[in-house]
Amino acid sequence: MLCTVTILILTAGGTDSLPAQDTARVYVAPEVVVQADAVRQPWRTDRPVSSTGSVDDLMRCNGLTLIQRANGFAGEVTMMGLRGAQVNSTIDGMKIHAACVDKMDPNTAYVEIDNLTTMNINADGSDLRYGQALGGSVNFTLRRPEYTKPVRTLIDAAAESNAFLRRLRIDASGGTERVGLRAGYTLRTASDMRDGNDVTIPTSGYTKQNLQVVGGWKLNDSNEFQLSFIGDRATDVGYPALIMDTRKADAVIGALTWRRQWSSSLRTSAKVYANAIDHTMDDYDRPLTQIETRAFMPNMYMPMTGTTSVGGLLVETSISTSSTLINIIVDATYLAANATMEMIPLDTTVTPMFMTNIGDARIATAGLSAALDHEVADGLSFRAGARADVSSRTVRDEAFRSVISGYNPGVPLDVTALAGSVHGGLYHELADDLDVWAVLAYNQRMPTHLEMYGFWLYDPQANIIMNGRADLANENAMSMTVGGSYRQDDLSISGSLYVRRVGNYIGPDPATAIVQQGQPPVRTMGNLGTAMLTGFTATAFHSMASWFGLHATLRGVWGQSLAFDDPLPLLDPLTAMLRAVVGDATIQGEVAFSGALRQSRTSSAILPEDTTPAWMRVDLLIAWRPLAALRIQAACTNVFDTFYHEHTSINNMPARGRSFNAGLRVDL
Ligand SMILES: [Cu+2]
Repeated sequence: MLCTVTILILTAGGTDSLPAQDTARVYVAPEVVVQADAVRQPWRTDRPVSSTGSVDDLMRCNGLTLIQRANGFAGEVTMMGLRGAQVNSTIDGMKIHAACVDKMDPNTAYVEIDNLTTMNINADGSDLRYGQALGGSVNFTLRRPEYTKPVRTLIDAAAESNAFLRRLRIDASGGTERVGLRAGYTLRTASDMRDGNDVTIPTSGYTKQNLQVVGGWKLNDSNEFQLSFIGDRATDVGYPALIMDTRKADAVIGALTWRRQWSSSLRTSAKVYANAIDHTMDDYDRPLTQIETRAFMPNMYMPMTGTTSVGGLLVETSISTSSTLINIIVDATYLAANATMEMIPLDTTVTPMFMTNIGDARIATAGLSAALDHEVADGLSFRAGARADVSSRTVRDEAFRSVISGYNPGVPLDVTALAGSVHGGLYHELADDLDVWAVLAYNQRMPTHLEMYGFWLYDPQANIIMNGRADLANENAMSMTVGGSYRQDDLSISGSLYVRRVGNYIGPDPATAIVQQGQPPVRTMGNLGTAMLTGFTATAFHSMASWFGLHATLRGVWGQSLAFDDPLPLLDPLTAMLRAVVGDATIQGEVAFSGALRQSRTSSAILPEDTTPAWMRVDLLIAWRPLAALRIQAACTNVFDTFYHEHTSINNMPARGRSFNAGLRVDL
């Protein structure tokens, strides 16, 4: 992974099918574009091996780390040690906010791979298009309708031996010159999974359905309207690492976009969007002994409901000349968030109680972002950008206001916050096949509504209860990234190195811990001083022959809170992946090795965690295309049934053990 990585997940056209083709067009430094059609070009190294994969698998095999709480989806993205709101995660630029106060539903839980065209990853602080974070961003582009294409139907079905995971996808698209339509449905369902020790993990199954409908209308060659809708429903999703499971999570995501090409050098797009998430979770599927003996709120059931609603406006303008590209974005959002919990004692003679965890938080934010890419001289360009946001924040529920004011006396709850970020970078082509670059960035992020107004939120790994604090200062980061890439026809190597100094690090402040008999310590969120993050990523593609290609990545991160002299929590250790692909357009085999070293640098103050042993796993795949429209594949993931968990797996929830998987795809 480089400074910026764009992965094209599904694009139309192209009949090339050899790994060499992937390799040949990979690098346009400092951006990486990996491009292939999953239908017509099934052989590629940036797609999950298993055809039952989710967006999580896609993110993982493209260099991101996930904080894992469930089996196979709803992983929370982390990047070079940045996590939570330090990474700005958006879908088509749209802000979609998790409704669960226990982090069960990062916004990527509400999309499927089949909803997406590209995944754009940036880690050097230079992507301010859709929000401010500490230097990390992930943006997914949703699929668009296809014009001037006969109707095409795709049926993709796969099943796995482990957890009897099944996936069915049906997709239909087509269009005339002026009107394009697409509809896709994905179903994934699994029973409880089995780990590498042949132990079945209780409450780890799930069912998830996703429907996407997109319609486009080209008024003329320079005017296009697009209406897109995603409905996503997850039911009975087990979260073995947590103390509750999702009963039902519904997401409705809608957008209307107008794209206008004013001239060859001026383009605009305007999008109005809205989304709503309704999340319910409970502990009714947990054994009574677990409820009676758990550290947090034992001897009671505690069903919880969380909702978020977002409305937004996103206006993008790009102006280009022969040597300069300017992007200006106006980005406004409104968020309303609620979360409540019932407490139903096992002793039925005791009256149930009720608690509000977020009492109608309202966050209205408006931002302006501008970016410039200017070619200063032949082979040398300068890129710079800035963004400013203003945000008004409040909670409306009066009873809730008085409760949290009681915990933080004198702290005002109505806040107007400002944030600003800037970056600049030089990109130099030293020779035809060699590029180098350096980027300097200062980023700020505002605290989230949970960090400001969350009440009685439980962290099951650190075993602490957290309360928000409305007067948190912005978290900020000064970062420096240097990188280089070397590419020839059959070989490309790239790498980057970064150092980031985080100021006003936001976390549950150990100094505020209140310990009461019979419950985990309660901490208030705070600004925890300075922290350092440094690390590297390296990627290599090598196409050794027309029928043999290799893809390797290596990454490492080191982080330390200077204020607490404590390693930063949830940092993955040195991690490597190697994939080899052999074959031709008809038949292809693939073997993938991935693994990580032991992580023994663990946080003991900020968020206590334990060490994680080293691990390695092997995946195998064979695929056959007897006809252009038919693809049959068989795979075995975790071939040696290795028992392991990633360091970022909450409460050491193990990874899936060996699984055989068979899939069939028909393109009609
Ligand atoms: Cu939840």
